Amino acid sequence: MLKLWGRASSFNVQKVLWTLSELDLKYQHINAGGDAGGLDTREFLAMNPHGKVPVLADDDKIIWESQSIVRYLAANYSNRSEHPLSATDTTIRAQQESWMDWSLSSLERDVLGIFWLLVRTPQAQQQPSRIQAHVKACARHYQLLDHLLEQQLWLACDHFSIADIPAGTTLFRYFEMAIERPELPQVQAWYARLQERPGYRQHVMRPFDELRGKLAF
Ligand SMILES: N[C@@H](CCC(=O)N[C@@H](CS)C(=O)NCC(=O)O)C(=O)O
Repeated sequence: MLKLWGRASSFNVQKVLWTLSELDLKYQHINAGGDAGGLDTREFLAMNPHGKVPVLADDDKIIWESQSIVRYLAANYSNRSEHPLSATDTTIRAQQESWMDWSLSSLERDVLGIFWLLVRTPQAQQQPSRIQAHVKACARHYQLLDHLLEQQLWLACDHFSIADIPAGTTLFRYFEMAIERPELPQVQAWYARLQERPGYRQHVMRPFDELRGKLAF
């Protein structure tokens, strides 16, 4: 039995919810974090000593860190599909994971940087110059992706894979926030392809008004 802890409004939980949907897996979803709390209990900290969501339990196996969970699910549960979410060939898988790691270390830092400074921070405390620095960095990241997507439909290999999940999850927030964006025709087309996937629409395209002005979690 799979169990997932984490509030559905969390960017990192959304990556996992989307992956579970892609793999058509049944799971129990336990709301945790944010207003639901529960991350500082002894039981929760025994699962994830960092007290953060998402956390996945697969029977007695516990995994934390969203991208480790995405990798775990894809590696263990992809075998039924024609195009597995993660490749068994170690070189191709490393290429898929490169995009995941780039998203975590570079793209998400800037998209979520804007999100925290513009959406999470109450208006009276906002610092436009800090927001602008992330907006400029995002323009560079997405222009790089736009260039790549002139040659291919997906970030790695010729089909949707784990490579598309973290970076794809950023698109809803990036395109929904009131910020300046460059022309990104190929990224827009990739975003439209992702929107054809039910798990993306259900879990990632979730309005974030409940998070406005909230810096507490
Ligand atoms: N790098 C971690 C980040 C985990 C994290 O910061 N989770 C946030 C939600 S996105 C959290 O637990 N915040 C406390 C809360 O929601 O109460 C991951 O990818 O899983």
